Amino acid sequence: EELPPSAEDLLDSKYAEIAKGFRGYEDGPRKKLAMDEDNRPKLSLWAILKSMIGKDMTKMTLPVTFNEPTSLLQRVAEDMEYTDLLDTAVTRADSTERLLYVAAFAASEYASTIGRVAKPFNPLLGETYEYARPDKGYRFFIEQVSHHPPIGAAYAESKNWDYWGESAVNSRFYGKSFDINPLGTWFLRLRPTATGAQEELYTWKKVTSSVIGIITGNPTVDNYGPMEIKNWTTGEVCQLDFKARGWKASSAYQVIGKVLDANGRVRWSIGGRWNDKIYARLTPGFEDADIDKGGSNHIRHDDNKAFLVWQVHQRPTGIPFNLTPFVVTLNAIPDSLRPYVAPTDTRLRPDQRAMEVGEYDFAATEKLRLEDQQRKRRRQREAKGEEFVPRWFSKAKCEITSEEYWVFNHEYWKIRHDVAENGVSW
Ligand code: CLR
Repeated sequence: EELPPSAEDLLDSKYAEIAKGFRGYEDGPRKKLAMDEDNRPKLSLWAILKSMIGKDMTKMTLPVTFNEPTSLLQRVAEDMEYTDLLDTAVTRADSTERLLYVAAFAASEYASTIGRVAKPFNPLLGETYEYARPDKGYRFFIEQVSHHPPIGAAYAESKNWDYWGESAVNSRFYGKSFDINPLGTWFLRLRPTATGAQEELYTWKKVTSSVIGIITGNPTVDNYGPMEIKNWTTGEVCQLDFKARGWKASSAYQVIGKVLDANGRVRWSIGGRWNDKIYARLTPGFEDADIDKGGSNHIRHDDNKAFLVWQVHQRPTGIPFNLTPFVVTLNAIPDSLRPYVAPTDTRLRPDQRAMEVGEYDFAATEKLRLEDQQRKRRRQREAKGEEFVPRWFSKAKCEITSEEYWVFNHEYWKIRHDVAENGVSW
């Protein structure tokens, strides 16, 4: 009689499937941009924004020199910088400890917002973006599924986890600040490696991002508000509070919180600064009680000393547009990759490419041309009474959380594989 595949076999075949998407990424991540510094004209943000009070981002037309050479699709891919935390989470046998690392992952994306007071390119409807990291074992995909309001639907996968969600935001310029409220829920499926452990589903929502200091001429990005990371499989939650920068310098970048077990008892304290380091500490009383200390796979932080959960990556100064080294890798299109990406891929947008090499005038005219074409396509659809249908995602309801989300149909990577291996064209 044939044995059913073991958990390990399943992970191996999952990995083999994901690795098909690594074709084209053999050159490794890009280390620098073609340009050494951006010589954008320094314009006052307030001078240009003061006539736009009360407007949301979609109604604000800004000169292209207020852009950075990324798209909103790539800004979502920035969530992938610290996936190591998820790969650590799956190795932890204690579910509250896994939750700690997942929470640190949820908080880790904010470090790269510092110094980025610039507008990412607004993706065209149906624009896509793929990003794979053979060295980290994951691949990421996102499609712009709606233009008004702008929504990107994303799905990332590794043998240890799947991560998906949408980028819809409410935004408004209040004069004093420009606030961006993410609306969608983010989902994470974790496959713990401990024997007998079942798959887990986690969800959370992102906090508010805000550009402050506009009037005083010192614009800065702040991120603030509560975030609840929930493990639906165990009922455990992590509550984080991102402190608004406020008047006191001491509250800048601060995040504090706790991990609660299914009975609402505090098990871990977590905190630090989202621009630097996040620590956790076992809550007194939990040192010896419920926690099984046997074996290397078991809880390893079993005293009440604080330990480091996450640390920001080094950020050399002087990268154009204040990008981080991770962001520099996103828009690279080496010759090895060019033949395989879909024709709708962000990397092929001429306006964003021109921006990246400092050709701002060309970027501006190309941006207008592409947006004009997009309006024409919309009018054609309207004339025929048609509606845009996303190619790679559709809407469904999550049975566990009862929320609507965008389901990935998994066809993108299958077709890409046929393009790469079997001479099929997109
Ligand atoms: C936050 C996380 C969401 C996706 C998302 C959408 C809009 C992004 C926002 C994120 C971060 C902040 C952001 C914003 C669009 C504009 C804003 C990049 C990534 C910048 C800081 C505003 C610049 C100010 C202009 C007026 C120059 O899942």
